[in-house]
Amino acid sequence: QAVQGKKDSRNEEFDAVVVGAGIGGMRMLHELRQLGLSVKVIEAAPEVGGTWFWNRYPGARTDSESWVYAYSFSKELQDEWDWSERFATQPEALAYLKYVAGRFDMRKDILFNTRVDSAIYDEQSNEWTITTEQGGTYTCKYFIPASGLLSLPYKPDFKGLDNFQGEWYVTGNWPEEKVDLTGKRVAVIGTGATAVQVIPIVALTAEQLTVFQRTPNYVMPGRNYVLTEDERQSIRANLDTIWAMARQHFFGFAMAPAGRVMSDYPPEEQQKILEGGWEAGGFRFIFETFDDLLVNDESNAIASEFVRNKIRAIVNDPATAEMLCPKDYPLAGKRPPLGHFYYETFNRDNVSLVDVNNNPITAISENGVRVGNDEYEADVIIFATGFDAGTGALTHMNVQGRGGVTLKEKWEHGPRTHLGIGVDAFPNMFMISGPQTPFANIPVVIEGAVEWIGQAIKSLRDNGLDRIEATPEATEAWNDHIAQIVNATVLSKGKRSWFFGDNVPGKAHASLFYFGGAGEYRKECLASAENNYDGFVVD
Ligand code: N01
Repeated sequence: QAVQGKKDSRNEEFDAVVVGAGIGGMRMLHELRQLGLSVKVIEAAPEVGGTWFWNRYPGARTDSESWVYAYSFSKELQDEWDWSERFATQPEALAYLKYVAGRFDMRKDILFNTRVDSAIYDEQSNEWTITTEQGGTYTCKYFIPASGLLSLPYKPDFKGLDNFQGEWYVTGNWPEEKVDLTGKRVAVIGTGATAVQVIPIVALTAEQLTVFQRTPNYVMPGRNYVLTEDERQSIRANLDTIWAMARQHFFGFAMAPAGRVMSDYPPEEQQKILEGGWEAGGFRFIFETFDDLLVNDESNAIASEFVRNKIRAIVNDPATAEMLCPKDYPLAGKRPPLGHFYYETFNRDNVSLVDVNNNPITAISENGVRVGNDEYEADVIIFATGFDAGTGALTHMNVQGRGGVTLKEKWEHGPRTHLGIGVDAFPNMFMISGPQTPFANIPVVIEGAVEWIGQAIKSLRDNGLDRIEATPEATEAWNDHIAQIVNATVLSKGKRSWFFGDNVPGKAHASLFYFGGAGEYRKECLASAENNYDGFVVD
């Protein structure tokens, strides 16, 4: 994304520089201010919000229930804010983050329209020097990238796009101005979580919508609803319990384990329980039906078949239904999207599905999308083709640690971190929602990391210490631990999953996440802190 920022010739010094004013960077700013540190947050966008600033594509909304897709650190904030729906829309999620920025007077410490170019550690001074594309230089002791897990959009390099006569958009960098698709022939490339949100909304106004699908997904019905005042009051009254549950939950949701496994029930009963989860909507199908769906192949196969049967029951045209059924990988082998009338959309006369798995997109022509010898005409192409996730935003900055080693070099074969927070040879660098942290409801993961980082910095200062750095041994052990966990789950059995970098050609195959659960992860982080920051050199 091009940044329109003014030239900047400042040369300033802070205790900490944070990259990104999304959920993570904003929360870190607040924490460090509470500790009395001077902080500058550098943000490429003209406003706070991060993901929720850039992903303003039609249909964008949270896949986590709104009351846990929020900060928990301020009781007052939680009392003041009213969510209007079960799953907040992008404008509402952004409005919330803007409200938080105003409420805690954050903007005065955020440098907007400015993109970090490099962050270089100097061993002599034990300082980081951050330079921006706009020409500014900022030195600091603590360098804290909060640059986002899914913030660098990935768009395949289809030949011919320059000659396309129509308009084209990338969902992760959607324009602020309204894009009017009324009466247009629209092509959507991709069927991941983003496309699954875009497709039903675009179908309402486009004259014709053609969806290009490479891999079908297991789409859970969202079953969104408007929250009543009674529901909001009840959520407010139970917030302590809700947050306690979310912090313990594997994926950071306020849900309790089902307390049962599939094999304990006869087939008829299994179907009934799965039906209950399907009706409850959201990720409750995965987390409140049976506790072994992600670790037991047979249980997973029953749930996967249940979803395929739902698709067959919803979609009228049998050939389209079969195309929409994932058959060669298990449920949760790719991150399941939440749909809001997704499968139903394929019953509309103006919507068609093209399989580009066996017959890939070969080019973009002047008039549309070319698949083999066929051309699908379009006035507008929407690329919902995902992100260079986990590492992309970090390796695209020139981040240099001790001895000039860059993160990009260090992670050539996949990310290596300790606890997903620290990297050996990168002292006093703390990552927020960096690679090898849990894949879970992001605000819960972020708040855990921010509190841990705040405590680590406080501990250094209280003890007159200057440096914290992950050890290579702890890094290797964390990496092995991550691989061991993920290999025991169905998550490793997906197809072209971005969880492993497999969606970006040439990217190393490695788990970008710790899949031991958000609750367990928190315990591992606290254990390190309580053990004098075990796994880190502190001096
Ligand atoms: O990206 P994706 P996304 N030819 O990588 C296809 C989060 N999120 O932006 O699967 C044809 O999942 C690709 O096909 P395939 C969420 O965690 C959250 O949708 O590689 N197709 C796939 O269908 C999510 O998981 C929320 O075979 C090509 C699609 O593009 C993550 O972001 C909302 C292609 C990319 O899907 C990423 O989701 C939305 C090609 N050459 C997203 N290249 C909320 O919680 C790629 N594709 C609100």
